[in-house]
Amino acid sequence: MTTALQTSASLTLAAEPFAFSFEPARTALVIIDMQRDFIEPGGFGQTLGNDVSLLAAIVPACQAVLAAWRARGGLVVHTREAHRADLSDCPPAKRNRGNPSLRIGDMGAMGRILIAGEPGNQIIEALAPVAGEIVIDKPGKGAFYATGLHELLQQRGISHLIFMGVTTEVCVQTSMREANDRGYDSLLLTDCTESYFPHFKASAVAMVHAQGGIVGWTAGSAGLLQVLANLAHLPDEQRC
Ligand code: C5J
Repeated sequence: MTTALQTSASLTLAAEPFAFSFEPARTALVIIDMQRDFIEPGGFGQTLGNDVSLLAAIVPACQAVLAAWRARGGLVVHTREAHRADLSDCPPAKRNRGNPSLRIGDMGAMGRILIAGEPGNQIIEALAPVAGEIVIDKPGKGAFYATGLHELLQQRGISHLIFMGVTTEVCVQTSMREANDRGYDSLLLTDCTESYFPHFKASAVAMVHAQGGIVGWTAGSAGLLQVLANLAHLPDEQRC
């Protein structure tokens, strides 16, 4: 393997609805909201009445992809659903909806629910960001709404995104749709995303790749790990 191959090679893996091709140097791994607030008891997910244990099952698969992507020097983006302490970026309609046991901003077992900087709002230890990785705090479900993510990706020449994270049909799907409208080709790793509702996950995955990939592509992580195993590190200038 040569540096030229690493910088210009277009890698291809089997996916739905057809093969997904990407240049690693122009691709970011986007990890949506793998936060304690969604995955651990006592956080936002549980206040909404969900069984949070379902989501923890994808952590090992996410770790494997993250480790392989980091080993190749690829760009990593982590997102957190997070609001300012004064809730000035939390629409009352979002805070007041439904009948949760605790609302956004209330004090819970891991600090204030969905508030930036609180213990529960951090990314779980197993997938914690490392120096040089992008961390986006987003007040909405989508990673592009009211954030600088698009600009950061454009500055780095990114055209393709590989998505992992939770929950499939809410923040992951919303972010993929936002990415699609901004011109990115996106792949969703099906064993690296989860929902509190398994049938919602299945439907969301199908919606992504339906109609010739109307939102993007879907595939298990094994194919990605295989193609990455054949690559050495990206050149320094392609790192974030
Ligand atoms: C939700 C998310 N489900 N990260 N957030 O409210 O999907």
